Amino acid sequence: MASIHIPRPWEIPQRLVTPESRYLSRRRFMQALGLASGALLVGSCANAQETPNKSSGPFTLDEFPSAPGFDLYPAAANRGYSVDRPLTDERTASRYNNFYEFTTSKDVYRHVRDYNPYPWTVEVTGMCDNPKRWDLDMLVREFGLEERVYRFRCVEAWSMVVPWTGFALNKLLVASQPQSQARFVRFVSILRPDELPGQKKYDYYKWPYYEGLRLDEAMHELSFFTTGIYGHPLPKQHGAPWRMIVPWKYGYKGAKSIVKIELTNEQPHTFWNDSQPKEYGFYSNVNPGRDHPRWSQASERVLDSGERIATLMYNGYEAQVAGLYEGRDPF
Ligand SMILES: Nc1nc2c(c(=O)[nH]1)N[C@H]1C(S)=C(S)[C@@H](COP(=O)(O)O)O[C@H]1N2
Ligand SMILES: [Mo]
Repeated sequence: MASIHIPRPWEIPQRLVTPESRYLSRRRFMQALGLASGALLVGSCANAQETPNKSSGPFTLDEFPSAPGFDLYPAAANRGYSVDRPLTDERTASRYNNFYEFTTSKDVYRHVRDYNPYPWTVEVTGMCDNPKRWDLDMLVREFGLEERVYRFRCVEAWSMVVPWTGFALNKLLVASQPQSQARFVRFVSILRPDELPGQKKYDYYKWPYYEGLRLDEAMHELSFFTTGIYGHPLPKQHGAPWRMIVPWKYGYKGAKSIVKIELTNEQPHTFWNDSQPKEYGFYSNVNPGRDHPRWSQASERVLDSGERIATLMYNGYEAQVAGLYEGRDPF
């Protein structure tokens, strides 16, 4: 007797199942747009139609069902932003983090249990004609998502190469209509001592974390409003539900878990500059020729391989950003 086995839903391998929440939200989204289901959403970027990079574990997309914009993942890769070095293994990148709100050790992933990053709002305020408190889910639908592979260089002289998902911050800034006197952008991270144990434990730091960019730096096409990594929403240790990535600067310029963006005419104070001004400047552009007072910045340790490679001026983005500084490299 021929035995034809029709698998029950619970027998289908997890990776083949489209989660109902994802299917429903995509369909609702299509309906909201008045599009037939299956219609292609064409991104604004000419290159943004390519296969995203695959997760190398330990996370799968299905683990983030209530993340803002969940059904937009994995977003098409924009091959205009790629790097001639191998991607860092996701396992490594997600277990070696800096996120002092949880711990000053690198095993942040062991300390994030009580943090609940959904739902989330982002307030855009200050010197702009269209100030607004955005729901993050609506915000990512407004501006769309794409994947970009960037070099990442921490001031501690380690580095990685990862595929981030997000959109150019300038889209949000343009929509906010900065006023003519606005010259800087200030970012403020989340303050929740009950969920972020480091905010109680390290009371000598000035919480919440805060950072800033000059407005022209923030408007630069490379400055990335980042909601995901490796084709899925950001895990908590990477700064869920969104963080900034500014690839030509040291990693600390990319604040995690941001709740407020403020347009201002004064250079913002920054967390690391306030706590150790001789070691960390406002600009913090990657510069192999300017050593940290306690170590060399001429080379960096690559996360997976442990290999030491030469650090590049502006972290390899000199051609794109040197013009912002007219040949000088402000500290
Ligand atoms: N809110 C907040 N943002 C932060 C930090 C932090 O401690 N708190 N650490 C910074 C530093 S020093 C680095 S190198 C990067 C690390 O990002 P990653 O853990 O996703 O690699 O986050 C930056 N953003
Ligand atoms: Mo860092």
